[in-house]
Amino acid sequence: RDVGSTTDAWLKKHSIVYIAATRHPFIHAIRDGSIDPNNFKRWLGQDYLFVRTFVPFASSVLLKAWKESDDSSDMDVLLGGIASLNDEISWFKREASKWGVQLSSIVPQQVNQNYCRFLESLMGLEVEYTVAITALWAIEVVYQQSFAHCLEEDASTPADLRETCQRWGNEEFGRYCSTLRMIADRRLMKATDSELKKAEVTFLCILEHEVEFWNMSRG
Ligand code: HMH
Repeated sequence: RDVGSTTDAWLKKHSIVYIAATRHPFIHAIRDGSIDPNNFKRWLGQDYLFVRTFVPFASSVLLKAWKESDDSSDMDVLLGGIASLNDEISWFKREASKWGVQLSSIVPQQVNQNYCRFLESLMGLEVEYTVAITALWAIEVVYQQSFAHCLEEDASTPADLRETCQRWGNEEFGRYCSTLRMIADRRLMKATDSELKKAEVTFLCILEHEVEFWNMSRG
């Protein structure tokens, strides 16, 4: 397997679901300014709960990198990602109070619970680092691509949503996602057929959960 990268092949093979996840009507509505504030608030509250499960997931990937990685710099990359999640949690709290969303009373919706349960299954010690890092990349790149789309020159994203889009659409986060992708590709190149298959299925599951998550936010 030395022709192009694995993630490149997957993005082409699964382009329909990838586009569904990164160009969702919810994102289009932010980009053209037609978003219903209630939908945005619903997304904000649910995503806060999601991120609270995403933190232990990201930590589990760090643990796997420490145990299994052939490159010690992976750990530094992952630690940087976890450090910015600390910031992200604080941002959610500020943003929620700005929109009058009471985080302590948010009940996780079924779609969110399903996604979080899937993340939990990936935290297991039996899940290989290669599979876990692929999942982490997929989760991050969907938000990066979605929100960067809302910041393009011809976008009409409302001023009060720009900061949200900046959070995941900024260049630094873009570089972080590219680094995660390079790590994933490096690992996938050396993976067994069985690991490779598991990683591809996991990648697809993430994309499907992301589409469902946007659907839920639309109410
Ligand atoms: C549902 N997917 C979801 N929430 C997020 N915050 C991210 C991805 C990116 O971190």
